Amino acid sequence: MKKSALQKARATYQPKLPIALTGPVKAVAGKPTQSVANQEEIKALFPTTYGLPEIHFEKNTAPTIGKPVNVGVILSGGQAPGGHNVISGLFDGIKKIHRDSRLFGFIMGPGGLVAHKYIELTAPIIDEYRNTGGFDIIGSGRTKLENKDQFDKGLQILKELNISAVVIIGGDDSNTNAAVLAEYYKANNCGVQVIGCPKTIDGDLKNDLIETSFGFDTATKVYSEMIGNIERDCNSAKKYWHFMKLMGRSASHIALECALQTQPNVCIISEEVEAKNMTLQQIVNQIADVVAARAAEGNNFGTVLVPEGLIEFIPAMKALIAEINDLLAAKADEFAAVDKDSKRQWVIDHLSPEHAATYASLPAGVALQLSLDRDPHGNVQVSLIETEKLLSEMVGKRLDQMKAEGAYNGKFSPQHHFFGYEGRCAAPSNFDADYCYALGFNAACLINAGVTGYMSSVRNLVKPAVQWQAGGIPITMMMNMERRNGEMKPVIQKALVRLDGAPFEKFASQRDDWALNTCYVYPGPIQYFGPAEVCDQPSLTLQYEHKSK
Ligand code: FBP
Repeated sequence: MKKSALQKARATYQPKLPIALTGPVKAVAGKPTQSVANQEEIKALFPTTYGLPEIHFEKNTAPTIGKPVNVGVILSGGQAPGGHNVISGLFDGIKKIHRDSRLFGFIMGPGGLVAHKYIELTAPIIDEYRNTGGFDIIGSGRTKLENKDQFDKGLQILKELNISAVVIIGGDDSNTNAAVLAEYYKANNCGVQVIGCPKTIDGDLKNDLIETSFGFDTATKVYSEMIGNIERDCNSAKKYWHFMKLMGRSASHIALECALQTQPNVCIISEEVEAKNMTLQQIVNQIADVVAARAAEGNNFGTVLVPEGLIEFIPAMKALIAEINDLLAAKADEFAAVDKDSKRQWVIDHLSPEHAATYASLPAGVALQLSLDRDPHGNVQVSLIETEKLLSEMVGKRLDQMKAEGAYNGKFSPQHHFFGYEGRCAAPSNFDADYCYALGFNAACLINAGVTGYMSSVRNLVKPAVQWQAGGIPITMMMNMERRNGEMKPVIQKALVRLDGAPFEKFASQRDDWALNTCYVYPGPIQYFGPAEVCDQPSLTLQYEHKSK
């Protein structure tokens, strides 16, 4: 396969490891743990994997000789930069345990385990993918592993290949599945360990012990480069308002990080919208007020960042979506049989009057999207909803009103962008290349320690990689009970933007200045070679969070 000059240069990059993982490793167990909420329910659902202790790794002065181990690996959910380095770290880690260890990759996500589709990942294959973006080494998928048949089908192939550990690289839903699978295999003495790795560009799989999910750093740097480029174009032509939707289907971490990096005129944070119980019209009015204030200074241009998941955080919309979710879960077959043109009316006819009115008031395209295409975890596919267009259309109407009232006298020409898929397969930044490699290598150490139901954890991430701390966190510790597809289920609690957190506070303290004045910052493209302050800075979110500790 033809390679670019950068690919060739990056292929030789040796990711850094925390010092504890550079030689023989010893696992040290901490105190027993509790789930973040609903302790009794979670304990009852995970009788053999609940309450396990945290683990951290130290250098081992009395190493033992390891045995060969066969390991399976699965990439699950949306792509995130660095996935290939998790796999190469895992490969190098199990080879370090014993050179006869073998790694098998299940094809196209968890579905590959159930359908017995796999390849053996040998050294030449791994070498092709070191430090590259994408998940194409084995592909990814969103199949939900949730029932006994799937677990048993998976076990057949694991036994056939003599695999005694599976590593699932995924987001909150996939790691929830990892915990369920770990419990099932342990409770039934199947002899298969299950380890999770925290992946998602959305940055919403984090807590005190998992500081960030991988991919967030690179994806936000890619989006910030593009936002900066647009800001510069916008400030040159001075004639457009750019509405940019950013991926992140629930939490607004991506939008917030990009705002901190680029200082746009407006950035909506969904969690604030929800906390302030705002309506869609209030959000629109807020943007229109900024447009009018800038126009009064002769600036008929600007930039607005919109988080992808906004719709679901507007309280009236959230209640509407929850009712649609329950309705579709209960009447899936009936809904599927309705023809496309009649689906909107079918939904209106089956909703409570209050929600039917909100639903009917939405533009047809948005309304239809809310009722179509749930992913296998029951999530609305917010990346398909054109919130940036919805907002700019409504802002335009509001400005017309303001003009009629004499409160606005300017020009409003909107442009629309959606930055999502552009960032998910970028070549990992130095931070993600190192972090991912360490997560994978660390997963091998967890396997060697004989544990199951743990997530690979690498911490102290604002320090140089050698000072990072490695270990494992019981996945049940991150769980609570939430309503999914109309039923209460144990799931990993999503980390939303905290309005009392340092990154949001920093943003909130500066946004009025950014709104009126033009304070754009142009981060430029990710750099891999050069001074550390240009190449190795972790995200601002991570830096502000650490400073506040
Ligand atoms: P994960 O949570 O699986 O990491 O995926 C996140 C994400 O990139 C969201 O930001 C986005 O809404 C979604 O995936 C898009 O999914 P798809 O790739 O299926 O279109």
